[in-house]
This record gives sequence, structure tokens and C-alpha cells, in this order.
Amino acid sequence: MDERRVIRVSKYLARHLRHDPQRIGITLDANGWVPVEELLRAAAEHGFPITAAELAQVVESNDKRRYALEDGRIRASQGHSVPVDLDLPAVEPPEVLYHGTVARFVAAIKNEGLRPMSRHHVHLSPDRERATRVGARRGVPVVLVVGAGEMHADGHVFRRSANGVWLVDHVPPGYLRFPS
Ligand code: HQG
Repeated sequence: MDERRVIRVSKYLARHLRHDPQRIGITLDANGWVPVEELLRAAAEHGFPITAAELAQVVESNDKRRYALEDGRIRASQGHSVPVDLDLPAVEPPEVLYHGTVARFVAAIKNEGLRPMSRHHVHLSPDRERATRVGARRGVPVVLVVGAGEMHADGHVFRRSANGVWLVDHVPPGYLRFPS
């Protein structure tokens, strides 16, 4: 399977497991899972056949481990816009986390803090390098430092997805440090 095919399949999965399952007539359960068999049948019926071996390879080779396979079912580990309960336990975060964004959002973020926008949660990265990559999807990356330990001490709930992304509801501006 070449890299381009892996990316195409991964994007197809993201679209249907995070955002638009009804487009191919699949239903995610409350926690975001769908039987692999149902997914593969629906994909084939909608003109995008994927073999079980390809699916396994995409899940395994994915650099960000975006998908989880368990008991014959698959789900996206995070990033949904459809309502799902990932059922992740609250955990204590490290003292600082990072958020990668771009300059054009900084003024709004200074005012209202980080908001989930079209996703369920604000996504935070465990290190600068990953935050830089997240920001770079949109332009020249700007990395914000998040006082996660302080937020946690103040009662904000942190969860960590299966692929190491940290999820919170909101980061008020007072916990953010902006590059000068
Ligand atoms: C910005 C990818 C204005 C925020 C990545 C970001 C990540 C605000 C954008 C995952 C704002 C939302 C998530 C405010 C936040 N005013 N703009 N108050 N608060 N923003 O894509 O964090 O490839 O929903 O800075 O690698 O960029 O999908 O979030 O620029 O892990 O697996 O609004 O998506 O992973 O954008 O990325 P997104 P994100 P996948």
C-alpha cells in the first residue's frame, strides 16, 4: 500500500468516523465505535472499497494513532464534531502543555482564551514540537504555553486521548503565555 493510498484512506476514515457518518449510512455508538464490518460494507457501497488488511495497516501505521481498533470495532481517538462520549478518565496533566495556532487567531485567543471551535474540546499537545506541527497546518506556527498544572489546581478537568492529545473544555486567557 503506497503512502498516498494510506493518506486517502485515513482522510476517508476521519471524515466518516469524526464528522459525517450519516453520509455513508453508518451509526456510531455512544462512544464513537462502529463495527469494522459495517464500516467496510458502507464504504464499498459508497464507492470507496477498503480491504480489512488496508484498514489494519492504516490504523497501525498512522503517525498520530488517530484510530483505535478493539473487539472488531473501530473509532477515531479524538477530533470529532459529531456528539460522542469518548469516556476518557480525568487525569492530572503535566505542569505545562502547548497549543499550536497561527498569528491571525492570537488577538481573539487573548480575549476569550482557547475555545473548541468546531470540535468537542480544545486540543493541547504534550510538547512544543507537536504543537508546532499542529499550528503549521494553517501557516507559520505560533506556539502558546498553557499553565496546565495551575488550571488543574483550579478545578479544570483534563483528559488524554489514546494518542496522547490532551483535551479540555476551555482555556481562559489567564492561563496562556504568548510568545513575545
Ligand atoms: C483556533 C489535528 C479564534 C485554534 C491536529 C485552532 C490536532 C481560536 C483553530 C487536532 C480560538 C481550531 C486539533 C479563539 C482556538 N478564537 N481562534 N478563541 N480558540 N482557536 O483544527 O487545535 O490531523 O479545531 O488555535 O494535529 O488546530 O485532525 O484545532 O487554530 O491534534 O488528527 O481555532 O487536529 O489532528 O482548529 O487541531 P482545530 P487544532 P488531526
